[in-house]
Amino acid sequence: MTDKHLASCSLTRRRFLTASTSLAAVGMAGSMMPMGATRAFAAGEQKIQSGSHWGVFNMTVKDGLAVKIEPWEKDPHPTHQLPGVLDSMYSASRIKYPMVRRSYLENGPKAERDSRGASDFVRVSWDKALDLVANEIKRVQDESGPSAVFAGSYGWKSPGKFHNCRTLVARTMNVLGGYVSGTGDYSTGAAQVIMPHVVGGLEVYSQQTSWPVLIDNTDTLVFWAADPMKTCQIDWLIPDHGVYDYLKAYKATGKKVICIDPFHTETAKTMDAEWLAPKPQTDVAMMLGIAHTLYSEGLHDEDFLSTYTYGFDKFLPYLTGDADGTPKDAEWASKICGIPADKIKELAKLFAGGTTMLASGWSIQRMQYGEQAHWMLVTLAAMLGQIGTPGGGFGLSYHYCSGGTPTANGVSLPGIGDGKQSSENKPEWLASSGASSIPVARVVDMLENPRGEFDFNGTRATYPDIKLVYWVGGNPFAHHQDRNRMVKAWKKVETFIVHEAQWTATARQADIVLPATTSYERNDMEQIGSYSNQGIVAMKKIVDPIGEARSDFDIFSAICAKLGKEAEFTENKSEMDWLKSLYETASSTAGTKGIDFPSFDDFWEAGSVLYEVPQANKEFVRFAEFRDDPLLNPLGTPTGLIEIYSKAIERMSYDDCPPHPTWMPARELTGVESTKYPLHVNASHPDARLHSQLCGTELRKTYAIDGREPCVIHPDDAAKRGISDGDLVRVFNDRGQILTGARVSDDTAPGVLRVSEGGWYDPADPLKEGSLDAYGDVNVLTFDVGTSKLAQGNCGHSAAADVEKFTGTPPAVNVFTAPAAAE
Ligand SMILES: Nc1nc2c(c(=O)[nH]1)N[C@H]1C(S)=C(S)[C@@H](COP(=O)(O)OP(=O)(O)OC[C@H]3O[C@@H](n4cnc5c(=O)[nH]c(N)nc54)[C@H](O)[C@@H]3O)O[C@H]1N2
Ligand SMILES: Nc1nc2c(c(=O)[nH]1)N[C@H]1C(S)=C(S)[C@@H](COP(=O)(O)OP(=O)(O)OC[C@H]3O[C@@H](n4cnc5c(=O)[nH]c(N)nc54)[C@H](O)[C@@H]3O)O[C@H]1N2
Ligand SMILES: [Mo]
Repeated sequence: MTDKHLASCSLTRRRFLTASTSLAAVGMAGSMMPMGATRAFAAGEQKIQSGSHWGVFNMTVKDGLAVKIEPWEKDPHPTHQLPGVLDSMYSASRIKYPMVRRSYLENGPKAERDSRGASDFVRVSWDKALDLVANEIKRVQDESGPSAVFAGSYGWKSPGKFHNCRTLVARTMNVLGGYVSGTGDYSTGAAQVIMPHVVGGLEVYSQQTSWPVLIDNTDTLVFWAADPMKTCQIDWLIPDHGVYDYLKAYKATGKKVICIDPFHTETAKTMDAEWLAPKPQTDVAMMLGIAHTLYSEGLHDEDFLSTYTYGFDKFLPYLTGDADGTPKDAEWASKICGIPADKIKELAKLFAGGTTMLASGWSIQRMQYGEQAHWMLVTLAAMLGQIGTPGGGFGLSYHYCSGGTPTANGVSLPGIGDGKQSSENKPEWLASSGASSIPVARVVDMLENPRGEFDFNGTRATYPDIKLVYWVGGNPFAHHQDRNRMVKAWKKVETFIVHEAQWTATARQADIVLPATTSYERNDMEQIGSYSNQGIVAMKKIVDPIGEARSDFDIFSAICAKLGKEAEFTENKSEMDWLKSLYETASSTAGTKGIDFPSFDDFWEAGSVLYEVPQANKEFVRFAEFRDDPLLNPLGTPTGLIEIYSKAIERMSYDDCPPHPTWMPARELTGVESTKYPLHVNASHPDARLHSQLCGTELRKTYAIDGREPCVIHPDDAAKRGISDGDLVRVFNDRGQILTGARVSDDTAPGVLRVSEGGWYDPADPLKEGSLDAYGDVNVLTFDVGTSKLAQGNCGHSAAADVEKFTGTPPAVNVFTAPAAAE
């Protein structure tokens, strides 16, 4: 696409927006097109079906421009975010050209690193940009070796089995000599490390007892820090949106639903749930209070505990207070969590008196000592004795990717590989130069402490000395905690290279920015439903690349070509060759499973293949086999049982992760003397974005207040500070300050501010440390420590701050338009 075309394209686009963007209308129109059809309408107009994190959709394309997006007719509950998908292709924050930071271009790596983030970019040709990148990878590899290259590149990228940009960066780095990676994720950093010690597997990404079983059997459904109405809008793959009809069906039964959350969630409202708002970061204490009541009233299931669990006897003295003189009874818990003791006792009786499903979200483990939350939840469920029964027990993924939507009998599509030979798992080159992979959220710690030591799940390792950071498919300057500390640490990096489609804060911090296509400018395919695996969908190219954008595959192919490794990277296959070969592999698996699989061409023409759901999967009960016979079907723990006490963790002797579930107050717990700031910051996931994705789009108008990220404040807290709904307010602590728009509402509990993660960081003066963030990136306020030495997960949900009415001249928001030279 030429520059001229692009100019006319943004004009047309703007006209389109004013003409027809009623978000609701665009999003919910509901097409009558036959599934998968690519059909010409009026001259020059066609409808193309594709897919995204937000769902399968039909896009109307007119004269080469995407003009209208409609949800797939088979989507049972399209997300209100869908219109943002269309807008993200053309928004003012789109990256169109290769850009290089001026002083880097003039003086090479390391030049004036203090000027990073100031948006002084120069447009260069693709050839120049690719030369710079290839030469720099070679320089760092030659001078310092693979341990100096960090390409962990964490992030939510886009779905698609072939254009999987994070696999592609790994593949490139493996072809070019090796690199340092990241282990784990930001979602379940603590839970996915502790759960294998407790139940023998990650658990957080497991299929749940199916929804039809809950609807038939559960008496009390507890959403503990879980808001599936909000978080199931999206999927790591393509969402099936299955949970919404099940929630409706569950509600229709009239059975009890409880939401335990400092925020009155959409789920609580939709389900007419009882809303209980414990003080944030105190759920472990509340669970202990319930557990103590169960024990003291003899409501716990001794048979279950003795047959299926290990170590209850070692945990018991802690629970009763025999070990430390403090009984963890309802009164004790109430003082910590703020839920009345009588209510805690009532919950114990209610849970024990019927079939209870404890469905937990993940925020409570994205906190300091977050390991304890899910360990205690499992312990509580074990005391109730219902794990493995229809409709009882616990679930750690009902709020994610429509967990509990029954799994279809299908095949998984393979993806392009990362090019790593299995023998390279622990490459020799790293033995002497630091860990080949670090816990993903310790990235800033790593940059600050080359050669420093860190603990992780029983091992002690050394941080490598990183010179080059390469990021593709993530937005670390949104997702990582303690932004000001991060900005400073990042200046130690000699070169920072980013591929992006959007001028995110991360792209703005880069030395070299390469414009990537969105999924909608290339061909790919993906599965529908991370858990349900309902089928596969063609993610068809909708328009030509915007500006000079190229797919990550093409960019990496060109870089590898410059270094003489193109064939290793591409295997001499084009986009369509790759899709066909991946499809053929799935097709042969389908054959062996007796699944009728169309030819690739038929699939591509039809746009999707959908699978049948076997009756048995509708009746799936998690842990049923273990319950049925724990000797024949042991868990993957050392004892084969649910471990309420872990000898493996005991051997690690960590002061911040004891060998049984334990209440430990986090360092910024509000209402205690040692905490300087009075309000808790609830940095939960946004309702109208996927993290930072779509923040640069028109969707922002549906939630921003005076152009800033909303900060929900309880009326009492607002009144005390003279804050009214709609005011600009400054939220601050010792780590930083953000400008936000006040939304005064009793949806949030007193003492709790809610600012969702993913707002684009926009420092008023990027060259000044601690400068006011003009838009509202909540991670300016959060702190950056590991959850504990065990998991080293992030603590994005642990921060205290204060808020005041903003009275000065508000700084302009600049982050949603391209830097001057890049327009
Ligand atoms: N305080 C706090 N912080 C949090 C959290 C919290 O609860 N509280 N949650 C954490 C969690 S769970 C997560 S998962 C992280 C999310 O953090 P991220 O996954 O980093 O967030 P995203 O906004 O999804 O960023 C993905 C980026 O990839 C880009 N992208 C998409 N497709 C492509 C592609 O094909 N090629 C290229 N080159 N780029 C592409 C998008 O434009 C976008 O900028 O945030 C974490 N941070
Ligand atoms: N719309 C949308 N959906 C998403 C995402 C998104 O960005 N946008 N991100 C996806 C990803 S990557 C992930 S990891 C999941 C995240 O899933 P979660 O981690 O479960 O999501 P959060 O919104 O961070 O938190 C869930 C709920 O916990 C509550 N909460 C916060 N602190 C506490 C506390 O101390 N105690 C209790 N009891 N509750 C608390 C919050 O108010 C919120 O309602 O969501 C996925 N779904
Ligand atoms: Mo996540």
